[in-house]
Formats: sequence, C-alpha cells, structure tokens
Amino acid sequence: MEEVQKKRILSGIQPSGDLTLGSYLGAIKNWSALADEYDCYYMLADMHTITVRQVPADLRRRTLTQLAAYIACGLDPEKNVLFIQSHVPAHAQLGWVLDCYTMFGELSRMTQFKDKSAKNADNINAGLFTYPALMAADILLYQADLVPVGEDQKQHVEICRDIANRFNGIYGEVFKMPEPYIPKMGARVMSLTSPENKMSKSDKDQNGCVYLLEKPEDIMRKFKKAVTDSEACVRFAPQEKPGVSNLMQIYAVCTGKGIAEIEREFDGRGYGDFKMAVGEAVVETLRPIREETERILADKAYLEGVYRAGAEHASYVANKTLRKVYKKVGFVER
Ligand code: ATP
Ligand code: LTN
Repeated sequence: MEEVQKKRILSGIQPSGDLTLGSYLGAIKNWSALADEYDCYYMLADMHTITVRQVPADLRRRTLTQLAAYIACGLDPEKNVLFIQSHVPAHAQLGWVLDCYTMFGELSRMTQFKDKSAKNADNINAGLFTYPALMAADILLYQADLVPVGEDQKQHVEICRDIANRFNGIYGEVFKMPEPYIPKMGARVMSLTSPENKMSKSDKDQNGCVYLLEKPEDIMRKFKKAVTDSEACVRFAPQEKPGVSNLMQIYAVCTGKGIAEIEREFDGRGYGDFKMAVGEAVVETLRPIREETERILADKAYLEGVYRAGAEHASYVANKTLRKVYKKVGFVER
C-alpha cells in the first residue's frame, strides 16, 4: 500500500522570557498531541528574539531551558524535529530574499510591530519591522501545511500567505500555501492579576504569571493573591467575572473536570478554598514538567545531541527550498 504523505506542521516560540502556564496549556501541550498524525517541526525562534535587546547570557540560558521544557512537556525529539532557528542559516538566507518581496506598506500595518514599537520606543530597529518576512521564511522553508499559533499571530500567517502568493505568482509554484491552525482545545490563560490580559512571558508583572519551572510555594502564593471579585460565588461568566472564570478554566484543564462540575464542587464555598484547589492542581500539573526539565538540563550531552540532530534534519529540508528559490530569482549556482 502506498504510504500517504503526512501533512507538515511548523511552529515556534521566541525564547524571550521564561515559559508560562499559558505557553504550556495554550500551545506546547496541544503540539505534543499532533506528533502521530503530522510531520512536526518546532523551533526556538532566537533570531526573532533579538529584535528586542537581550542580555546574551540570559538568551542562551533561556533557549536551552526552553528546549529542555519542550521535551519535558511531551515533545519527543524522536517524533518531532526540535531545533534552534539560528542553527539553520537558511532562515536568514530566505528571510533576506523575502524582504525583497514584502512591501513597506504591508509591514506598516502589522499590529505586533505597532505594539512592540510603542513598548520599545528607544529601539525601533529594522529587524522589528521586517519580523514578518523572517517568520514567513520560517514557515515557507519547510513547505508547512499548518501553522499552530494563537490569535495574535494569525496576521503574521496571513502576510506569509500574501508573500508566498506574490512569489509564486512571479516564479510558479515554489511555496506551499500554509494555513493557520488554531487548536480547538487551546485554553487561553489570562493573567492572574489583570485577567483581561493574556498571561504573557514578557509581562513585567511577575505576579500575574505562573512560570513552568516555578517552585510550588511561589505558585501557591500567586494563586492566593489572584484577582477575583466581590460576589463570592464560583460561577463561569468570562465577561462579568474574568478572574474567577480564568481560574475555573485553568482548574478544568489541569483536572479534566467540566465547568458545571466545578461550579457544583465549590457551591457554597468561598474563594479561599477555590484558589487553594486551583493552585494545588497547577502545582501537580507542573511538578513532573519541572522535574523532567531540570533532569534534561543537567544532561548537557543529551540536549546537545537533540539540537544538533534537529538542526541537521531541519537544514536538509530547508536547504531544498532555499536552492529552488535561489535558482528562481537568478542567483548563479555554486
Ligand atoms: P511574548 O510575551 O514574548 O510576546 P507570549 O508569552 O505572549 O510571548 P508567545 O511566545 O507569543 O507568547 O506565544 C507562543 C505560543 O503560545 C503562541 O502559539 C501563543 O498563542 C501561545 N500562548 C502564549 N501565551 C498564552 C496564553 N496565556 N494562553 C494561551 N496560549 C498562549
Ligand atoms: N512570532 C511568533 C514566533 C514565531 C513563529 C514562527 C510561530 C516565529 N516564527 C513561525 C509560528 C511559525 C510569536 O511571537 N509567537
């Protein structure tokens, strides 16, 4: 029987901060369920990270920790290609070519550029501006069918499609047209201190974020202080009660319980009990991940083996696309 070609997936997270409970529940946990059905590539987008100034030693440490965390969260390196973006030069190479097929006007409309340049007014660099062309290169190099991302990244996948279309329109079918893939189960985890905002790894307010590798006592402290409301009733109503609803959702994903079941469980009980229960459920969810990440991080040789093999595999696939592109645009073959 002829083997059916699996669809290909590519995604990435910038090592711009320590991973949070949101990164896990909203992204990585879902990724790990895709390995059997799809051909999966996950990168650590370190080249994107330097669009905002970094402390070099911290970036290095966070990149390796993030790789160990990917594995600890269930991304088996035997079944997924895990690699560091800067290890595959084709990203920068195709990124430059695509810069020349991306318009100033379309880059100016990107929401993330507007947000990040407002936040980093003293460093609005060209890389921050052309970020979407590099991200398009990340995706198109692998001829990815699907790109799992959150809502905030949809616009970047759309501009990637526009760039691919423009290029294919001139040179023929060079790039596969990727689709954004927003996992149905993807929980959107909100900040514990300002539940109208997403829990984000670069958030300055560390009390709103639960980090993947945080100590149990710190996690419990953050949940005890989590913002709720004055109704004293555990009821799901995201608009009216964003704090409590966020905690309920976190509890639901960590325990596998349904929302109605949770409302019954805490019927007539105060928020104190409820917050303790959510904190404990999160501690137990994260405990094995923290322990496994620490174990993997201590095994430098293993981790090195993973990123080297990942870079080799990724480069092989990426270079095939790059060679085709170089030929199409008229570069002399070496
Ligand atoms: P940054 O603060 O550096 O912008 P972030 O923490 O907001 O980063 P990203 O690196 O942009 O997160 O996101 C990586 C992936 O994780 C994306 O697919 C995103 O949708 C998902 N993700 C991040 N935070 C959350 C969250 N709080 N809830 C659900 N999904 C999330
Ligand atoms: N821009 C994304 C990270 C990212 C990415 C990618 C995601 C870089 N390259 C390619 C999907 C596909 C972010 O900031 N979350």
